[in-house]
Amino acid sequence: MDMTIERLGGSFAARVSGIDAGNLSNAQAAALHQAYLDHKVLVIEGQDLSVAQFDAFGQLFGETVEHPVKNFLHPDFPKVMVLSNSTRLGKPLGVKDAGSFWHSDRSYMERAADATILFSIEIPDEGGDTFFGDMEAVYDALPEKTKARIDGRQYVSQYRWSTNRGDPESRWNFLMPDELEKTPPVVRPLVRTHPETGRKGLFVFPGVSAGVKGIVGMDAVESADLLDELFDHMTRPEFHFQFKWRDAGTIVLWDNRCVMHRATTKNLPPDKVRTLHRISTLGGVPA
Ligand SMILES: O=C(O)CCC(=O)C(=O)O
Ligand SMILES: [Fe+2]
Repeated sequence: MDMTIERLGGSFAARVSGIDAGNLSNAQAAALHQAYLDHKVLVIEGQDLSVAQFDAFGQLFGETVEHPVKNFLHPDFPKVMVLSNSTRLGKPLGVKDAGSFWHSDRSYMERAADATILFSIEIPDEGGDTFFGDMEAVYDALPEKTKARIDGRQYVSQYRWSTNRGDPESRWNFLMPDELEKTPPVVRPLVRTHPETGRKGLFVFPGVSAGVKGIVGMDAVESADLLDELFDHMTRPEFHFQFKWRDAGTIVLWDNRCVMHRATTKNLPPDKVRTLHRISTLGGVPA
């Protein structure tokens, strides 16, 4: 069967059919990489992969990297992290909620993530959808005046920094001492140029993981006003694609250089069991 690609969202996201992700030819791997650049989010259903095969599939999209939060890495494949709301003998089996807020993976690390790849192990009959936002469409639709204000500007980000130190998801309550140490502030461009396609996208995110402290060279009020304007704009549904997981055996992967995403697992009821495996690949310093 030939590989086919079908657009799922308005400006981005596609379903890829007709491939076995555990057994790709070189030509199929190259076509898949091109589809990832063209469509930014890919859905590949009906896959039967061992953890070893999933680990190998991840390596098609770059150098795989361990998550900075270490407690739920797969024991045999540490680049594979387990996301799950299920428990065994009262102990969680995985990260219960990997981010029910808009973010881009590792945007707060010196070297951000390129791809993130999820593989479903168990999916509930409802709940746990994943949302995506096309940050190039977001950028393109900004008023010219705003584009002129943000092109070439930078902001400061620190993992889970928040104006509310009491937030249980903020760095002071969420991170272990060594994780605190490994996440110093970083300087990021508001507008990122994709290193492979040359396209421009907005690269700032409202979620707590991005921990945006402020825009460089602006006073606090001006910076907060501009960030509010950008966050209001990017959270408009016209830029989004909602993915509903249907079954085990589905791969969903996206390009963090030009896509933001959010989980909806924060309030998933315990009887709606959802378990996924997850891999990210190491990207460069955003510019
Ligand atoms: O669980 C999800 O739907 C997405 C989680 C997430 O943000 C991630 O894996 O990076
Ligand atoms: Fe994420």
